[in-house]
Amino acid sequence: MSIFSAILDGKLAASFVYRDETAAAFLDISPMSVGHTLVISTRACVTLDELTPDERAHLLDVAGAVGAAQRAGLGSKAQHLLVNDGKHASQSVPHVHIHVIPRYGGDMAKVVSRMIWHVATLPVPRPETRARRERLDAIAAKIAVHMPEQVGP
Ligand code: DGP
Repeated sequence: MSIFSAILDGKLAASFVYRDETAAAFLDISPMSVGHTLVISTRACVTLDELTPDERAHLLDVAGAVGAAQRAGLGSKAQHLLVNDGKHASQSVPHVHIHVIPRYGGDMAKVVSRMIWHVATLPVPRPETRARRERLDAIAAKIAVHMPEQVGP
């Protein structure tokens, strides 16, 4: 069972911005920029090709809605959508996920240095602390309020 399945089952805490039958979105514990969100499949699959076409399309729709909600709630201007699709493509959690990484304009140096720091410290466990969770919950609330109740038809 992956960490993300444990989060979906409520065994590990996460700061959710959205959830439906097929997809869920919560903040990355090790963000590359403020509001960095992960959109994951609710079905435990490792790579995109294990999803059905409908599931893949829905994940992309949710990622699009998250990007729009980040812009509305956090004032970001654009976002990276990133998929590390398999272990040899730097996937550290073996459960399908799309990173939605907000960009704020004029933040190139900051984001590039955070990306390097992010990759270098991925193996370092992030202990769950109250302060960190409260910070992530506050950011998640600003995104969640701009998410539709249900993405898609
Ligand atoms: P990737 O390298 O594409 O597999 O990214 C996995 C991401 O998952 C990475 O950015 C850090 C994040 N992550 C790892 N463990 C946890 C966790 O327990 N909670 C949350 N919210 N994110 C996690």
